[in-house]
Amino acid sequence: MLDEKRVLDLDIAALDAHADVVDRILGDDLLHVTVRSVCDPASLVEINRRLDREHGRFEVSPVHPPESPDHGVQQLGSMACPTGLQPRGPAWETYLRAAARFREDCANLCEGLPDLENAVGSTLKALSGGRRTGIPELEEAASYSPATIRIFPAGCGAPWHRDAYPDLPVHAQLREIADLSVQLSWYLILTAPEKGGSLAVCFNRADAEAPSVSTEALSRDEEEQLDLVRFAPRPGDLVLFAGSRYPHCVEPSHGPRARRTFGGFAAPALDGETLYFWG
Ligand SMILES: O=C(O)CCC(=O)C(=O)O
Repeated sequence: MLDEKRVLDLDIAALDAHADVVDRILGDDLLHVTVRSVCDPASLVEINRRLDREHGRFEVSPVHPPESPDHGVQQLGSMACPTGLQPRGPAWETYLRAAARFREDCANLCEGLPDLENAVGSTLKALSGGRRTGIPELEEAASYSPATIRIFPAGCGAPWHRDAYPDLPVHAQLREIADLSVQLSWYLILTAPEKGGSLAVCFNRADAEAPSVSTEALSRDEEEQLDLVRFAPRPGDLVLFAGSRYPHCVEPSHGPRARRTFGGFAAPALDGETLYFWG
C-alpha cells in the first residue's frame, strides 16, 4: 500500500505552505504532487481551440515506429530524451532548431492568454523554496526547449520507462550546469481523454527496471506485486514526480478526445540556486 504521506494534491492558491515540495521529491520523501488549476478553464478552452485549428504550425514529429501500438502519438517540438524512433534522442542541431521554433509557436499559441511556459515556471518556483526557475540558457544565445506538447489519440499511451539518461548526447551542455542525478518529470494536462490516459507509477521500485508488460495486460495480483499507483489529473492540473527514479507509463487513451499534455523535465542547477526546466 502506498503511504498517503508520499502524495500531495494541492490547489494553486495554496502553494505558500509547500515550498519544500521539490526538495522532498528530490530527497525521495515525496513520490508525486498534483497542483490543481495551474491553467484556468477559459484559457484552456482557447488554447485547445487554437491547437485544433493550428497545430500544423508546430513542427510535428512521430515518436514511435509504425509497428508500435503507440505509433499514433505525436509530439509538437523536439524532446530531449530517447524515443522509439530515436533511441539516442535527437541530434543537437536538430533539437536546438526545434527548440527555438517551439518557443515561438508556443508564444503564439498563448498570445493574449496566460503563458504556459510562465505558468509552469512560477509553479515550480513556488514549489522549490524560491529558487530561480528557468530554461537552461546556452552561451551561443540559444536555449533548451521549455517543453513539448504530446498528443495521445485513442489506443495510444507512453510505454513503461524511467527518465534516467546518463549519457544522452542532447544532455551534454545541460550536464555542465545541472545536477541530473535525479531528473524530475512534469506535465500540464491540456485535454483529458474520456477514459484511460492515467499515469501509472511503480511506487516501490526506485531505480528498478521498468516492467515489460502494459498495465492493461496485468492481473490484479500482478499489479499489486508491482506496487502500482495511478494518477489522473484533470485539464489545467500540473503533476511533478521523479521520473528518473520510478518506472512509469501513460495508459492508452480511449474515446474520441485525444489526451494532450504540455510537459518536460526539471533538475536543480549545480549551484543549487536555480531549478531548470526543459522539454
Ligand atoms: O503524459 C505525458 O506527456 C508523458 C508522461 C511521461 O511519461 C513523463 O513525463 O515521463
